[in-house]
Amino acid sequence: MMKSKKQTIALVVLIALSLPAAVAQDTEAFPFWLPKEKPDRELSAAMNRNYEAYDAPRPEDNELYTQFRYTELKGFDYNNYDGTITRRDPSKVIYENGKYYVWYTYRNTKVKPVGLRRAAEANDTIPSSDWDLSEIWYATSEDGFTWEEQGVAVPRPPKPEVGWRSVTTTDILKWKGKYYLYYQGFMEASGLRGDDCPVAVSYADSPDGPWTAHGEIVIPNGAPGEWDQYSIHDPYPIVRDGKIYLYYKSDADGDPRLVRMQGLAIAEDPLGPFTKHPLNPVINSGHETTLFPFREGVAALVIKDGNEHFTIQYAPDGVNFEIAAITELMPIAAGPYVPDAFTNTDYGKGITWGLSHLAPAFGWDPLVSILMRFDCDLSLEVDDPEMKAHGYYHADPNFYYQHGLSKKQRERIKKGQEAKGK
Ligand code: AAL
Repeated sequence: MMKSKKQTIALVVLIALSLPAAVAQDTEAFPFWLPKEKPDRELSAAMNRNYEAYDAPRPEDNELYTQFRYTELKGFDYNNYDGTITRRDPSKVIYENGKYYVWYTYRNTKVKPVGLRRAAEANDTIPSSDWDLSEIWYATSEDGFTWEEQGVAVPRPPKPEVGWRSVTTTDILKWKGKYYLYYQGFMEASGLRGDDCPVAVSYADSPDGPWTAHGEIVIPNGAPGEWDQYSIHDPYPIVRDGKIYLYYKSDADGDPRLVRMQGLAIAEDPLGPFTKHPLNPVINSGHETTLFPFREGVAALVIKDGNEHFTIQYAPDGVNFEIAAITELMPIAAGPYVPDAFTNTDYGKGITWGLSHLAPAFGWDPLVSILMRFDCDLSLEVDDPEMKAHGYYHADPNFYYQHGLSKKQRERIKKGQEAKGK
């Protein structure tokens, strides 16, 4: 309902008149103007939380709240997306030699994957999962939008070395002038029992390599019966407290629905030994790992799985994470550009962009994943009000209809209606 010019002026005058009173708002009910600080009055659990759990009572002022914007990348060919070439699970982006570097899982197979459920059909040329029979490749960029693929960084080692079946899901660490790539090292086709693998590492004096495989497992699977007994995924190192804090994901429970949680392993040397934190898991939700130093602590993007999916979390000690913001359309398997990831900073500045993936990109057959760029404002050095908006507007009903009812769900509804004699 359009307000008349007169009505608008009246409202502005009213607000202006009541403004001074607003500051010193001694109202019976909760005041109209949202107090920036926690008001000295009895508050509901929700209002208490609004002042206790978040950086600010409004998401616009919450440094750990953001929306995400996406850009298609230039420079990568996917063979008409026929499933023979895939790029996924990008590492953090680093800036060296005047350009940006990123590493990722690269599969180039004669045929498309058969899928996890048909892993028994996989062989030396037929991949099971989208990340089976893969290598770690890298690309560089001047601007983070157009990338030049440079080729292989870590190839599959000969059998029976760790990773002979597939080397995937890598992340980069810079430590004392040397570079380290941590990655999942598969010794069997993913899907045979589960997505089982430990973590291995390769090192180099330059981001352009050559990379030397350490050839040993650095983050082993947990003991039988432990939460991370089968899979150590998405190794993600940052430097904190003069040590390497490596976060990782594991797939637990499996009734058969898997629960994804994240753990922490700490080392004083990139080649280990890594000690798993006694409080693991330290994040009870999420999927791929994405973290960055923030203020005196560590912030985490927690996507997709678990009670706390699609939250941004913060731990002042890098261990005890609490929800700091709730958002949507978060980047999947985000590899952010984190300028202070390896500087041993005691006051992290945050992030504004990175690469992520969509896996699979165009439905489940053929299985092909693509890389994309995301931008956001989770930085203490940027103030982008557009990124602090909330509630995406999906201006296409098909955005919703593509998430339609399954046949089984329709049958359940129909049965329910028949039971009501409708
Ligand atoms: C990803 C990551 C790991 C899993 C698979 C490939 O999203 O969590 O890398 O193994 O899926």
